[in-house]
Amino acid sequence: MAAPEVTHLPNLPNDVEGLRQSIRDAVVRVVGEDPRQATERDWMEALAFAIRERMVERRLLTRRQFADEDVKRVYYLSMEYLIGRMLEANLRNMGILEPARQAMADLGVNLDTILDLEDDAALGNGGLGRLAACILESLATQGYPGYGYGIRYEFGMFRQEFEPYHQVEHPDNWLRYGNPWEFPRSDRKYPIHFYGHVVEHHHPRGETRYTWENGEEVLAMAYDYPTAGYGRRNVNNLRLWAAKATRDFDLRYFNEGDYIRAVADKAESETISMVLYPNDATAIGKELRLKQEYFFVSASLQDILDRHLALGYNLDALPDKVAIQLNDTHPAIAVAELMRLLVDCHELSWDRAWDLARRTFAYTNHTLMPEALETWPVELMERVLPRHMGIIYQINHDFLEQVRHRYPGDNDRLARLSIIDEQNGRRVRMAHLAVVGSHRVNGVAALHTQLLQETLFEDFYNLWPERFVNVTNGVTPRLWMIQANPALTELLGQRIGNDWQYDLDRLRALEPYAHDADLQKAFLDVKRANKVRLANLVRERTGVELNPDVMFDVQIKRIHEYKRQLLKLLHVVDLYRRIRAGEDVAPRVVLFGGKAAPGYARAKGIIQVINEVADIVNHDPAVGDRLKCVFFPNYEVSSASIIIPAADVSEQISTAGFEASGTGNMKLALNGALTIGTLDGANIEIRDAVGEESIFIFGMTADEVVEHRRNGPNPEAILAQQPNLAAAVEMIESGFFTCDDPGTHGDLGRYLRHEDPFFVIADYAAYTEACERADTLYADRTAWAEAAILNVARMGYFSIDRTVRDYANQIWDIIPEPVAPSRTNGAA
Ligand code: GLS
Repeated sequence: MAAPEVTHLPNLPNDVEGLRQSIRDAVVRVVGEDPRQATERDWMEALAFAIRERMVERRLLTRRQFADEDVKRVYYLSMEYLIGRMLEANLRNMGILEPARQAMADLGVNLDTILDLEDDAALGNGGLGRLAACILESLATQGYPGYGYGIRYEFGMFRQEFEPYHQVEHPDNWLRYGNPWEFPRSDRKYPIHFYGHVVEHHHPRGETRYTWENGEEVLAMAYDYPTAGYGRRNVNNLRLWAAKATRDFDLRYFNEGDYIRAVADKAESETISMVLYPNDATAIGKELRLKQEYFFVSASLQDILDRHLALGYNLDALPDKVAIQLNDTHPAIAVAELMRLLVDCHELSWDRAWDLARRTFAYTNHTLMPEALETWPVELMERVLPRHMGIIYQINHDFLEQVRHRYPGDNDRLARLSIIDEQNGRRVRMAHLAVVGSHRVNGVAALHTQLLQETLFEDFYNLWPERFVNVTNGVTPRLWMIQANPALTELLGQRIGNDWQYDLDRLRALEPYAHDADLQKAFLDVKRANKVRLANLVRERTGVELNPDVMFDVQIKRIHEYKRQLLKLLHVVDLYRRIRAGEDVAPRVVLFGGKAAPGYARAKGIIQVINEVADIVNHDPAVGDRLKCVFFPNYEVSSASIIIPAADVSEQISTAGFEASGTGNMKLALNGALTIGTLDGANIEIRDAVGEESIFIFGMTADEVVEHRRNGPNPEAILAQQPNLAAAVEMIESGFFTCDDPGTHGDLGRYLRHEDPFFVIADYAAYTEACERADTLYADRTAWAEAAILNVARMGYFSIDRTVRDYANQIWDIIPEPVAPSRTNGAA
């Protein structure tokens, strides 16, 4: 007998009473604890389960509506999602934060305490991964049919500790208590193939076909994370893949009595999704990394094609119904994998498949740094993914034919454009594969896109100018204002209402009040309260006392030479020396935060020297409150949301031409910090938005940096002319800050004096001059408040919602599909 059709979706109440009931039930039914004995963690879990039930309802509604409306979907393929904590974000976006707070209070539990128990989901390194998380949130908020795909790493970004000065990495076991947000989908598993060899099958009439035989197989299993939109019913999905062995035991070994070997093989195939590579803006040429990339790409494409066919579309409709965005080159192997699936598995002709693939893919480049450009040795690719190597050869052959046709006899150009780099031991250039296989390529800030066209992709730009577009990054105001800065959110609400939460351009309404004395006072009070909140956290984490009445000068980002934490540190040392010499300097707290890639010795050295300087400065009684220096340990999304609202000054001081965009610069300015910055990445657009007088720009431009490099930098000559700077460098290299081992920083001194590859020395004078401009303005509280308010009012452009609309209109060709309110399925 056929089962009756089940169409009803539950409709759980979102009021205090309904929530309280669900939470109490979940403690018993899901957590398995007596409410009388439940711990805070038990309550946290119960609350999370109560929310996720509600999220999944809306997820299913959303899915039904998308299917009914025949929508085009975008799939965002990213190796990284730096999500942070999910409980508060989900409560807020579901519109039940306040009822849940009350329901918890009724149950005798303080919601804020519970929120603090959650570990960050840190499945990313820095800006690139955080951008991906912001994009997913915005897709749902704006009602776009958009899905994320990635890897469910067992261990995310490492936890950073200082022992006592240098960085030590500890594993981030974020799943140790399980994870209430995920839905394991054991029915959604795809086989992923590695190694083996390719067999050609010649057909008398028609094309040669290929099969990929032998080798090894692992399964990719789906874990779904619903992603709720703010102020809407839409709930999208982030699908993360975990590697599972195809069999628990390899029976061959098992039957031979080698039980241990049988189990070890299982463990080995599951290492694919074990750990995130903790490198930012650098490529890692490790076989396991290539396997991770292919693993998640193959699973995602199989899943996308399955869904496409299950919805009743044919493969020719792929570009009309599906857009796939490649987040950097990490998923670029997708170009070859889609060709394999279409040609080998679905038996499409090569030309038809290529046309579909190219119209479906688009690629975002996130960096110009040569060391970040992924290339794989042909030999490695041939061994791990033999069929893909063949496909890449074919793609390259067809592509170079086109180039030859267009530029006959230009062999240098052919070599420059080729997907295979023949110069450096034959390597596959993944960026070239991505450009050739995409209909759009975008940079992430205006300057970055321009530099892409002029340098890295110059030849491609000449070939296909229409393929290149700019999409300037943005940040989600839900996390980076409403959640991180409730006090400013409330103040904004009182002054200009809450429309800006959905349309950040509306912050402009604040502009006419920028010199209103009452608003200025209220604004400065909010800032001070946020500084007190940060000072408490800093005391708890580091023992250092901060005075909330002095300037908080903040540099938070990955540790990298090009980001120039050393420039800020030299300034600290300079100020310290001058304070000791009896000079009067404007007081400030300097706060650093950020992680160094574990194998990046120079970056780790920078952390160490900052910690050493901080230790001496903070304990010198001659200094007092005039200077404090803190390295905030284990900087992550959740601590960023305490630090950012408390910053007065935002340090965005990368060597011009190196920071593709930056997004911390946007978060800080949105929260009313004034930027000290170079003309790099999105700083340029921020300057254009906030106005010259509300930002402190300094230093060489990207063109000047190139010029300076060409002329041969000469840091020693500059040092000879700048006694303050020379004294600061000397103080570091003399071992002043390293009492135990005075020789430690000789190398750093040599580096600055003789190499200075990122022009710290060359830009120092301009930098300190910019800091002094900031000091002068800061001393005038009225003028400062006005400039800070103007920063907030003029940051609307940097909303991730604008970024996502730009992608939707210029690249994906998708439209929003807000889920309609329905009487049967609850109020918003
Ligand atoms: C990065 C860039 O370095 C940042 O400037 C940029 O803001 C971010 C997002 O586009 O991408 N590229 C990268 O590899 N890591 C990044 O954070």
